[in-house]
Amino acid sequence: MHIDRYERWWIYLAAGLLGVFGIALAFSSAVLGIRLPGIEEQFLPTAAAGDYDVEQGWVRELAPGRYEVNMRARVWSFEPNEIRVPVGSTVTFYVHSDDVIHGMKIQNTTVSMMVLPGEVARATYTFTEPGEYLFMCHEYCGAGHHFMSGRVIVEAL
Ligand SMILES: [Cu+2]
Repeated sequence: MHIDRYERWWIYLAAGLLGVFGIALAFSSAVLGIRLPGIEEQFLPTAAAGDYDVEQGWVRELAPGRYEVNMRARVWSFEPNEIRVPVGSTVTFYVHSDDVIHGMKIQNTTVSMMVLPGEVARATYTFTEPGEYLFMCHEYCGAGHHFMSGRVIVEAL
């Protein structure tokens, strides 16, 4: 089959670019440890793999530097809406909704979850920099949606 010279160059160029993008993707994921924001797991309460509580929100220290947050999302607040942990802490968030679909995104982290009623969303993040991390609902959930926020305060040691 005859392939025109210019067409062949474009085929080589396109294949080469695909290779470059593939290498960049593998490098950023394997070497730099870059992850896309998102959710680790979403499960039904009946098949719960983690510890959570539908009745109230809480923060609990499992071990030094290791925390677990049980978070309730509902119109239009998060409970708890202020979480204090020391810098370097690894925090696992279990978030569930009492009513409608909510979102939970923590600024400047990889935590960004859809919170569906009847399910529990889980995400873990290690806070290596002290400061205030705003979190908010990113799924429109009604008239007070824009009030639905909170903060993780990462305290310097
Ligand atoms: Cu909302």
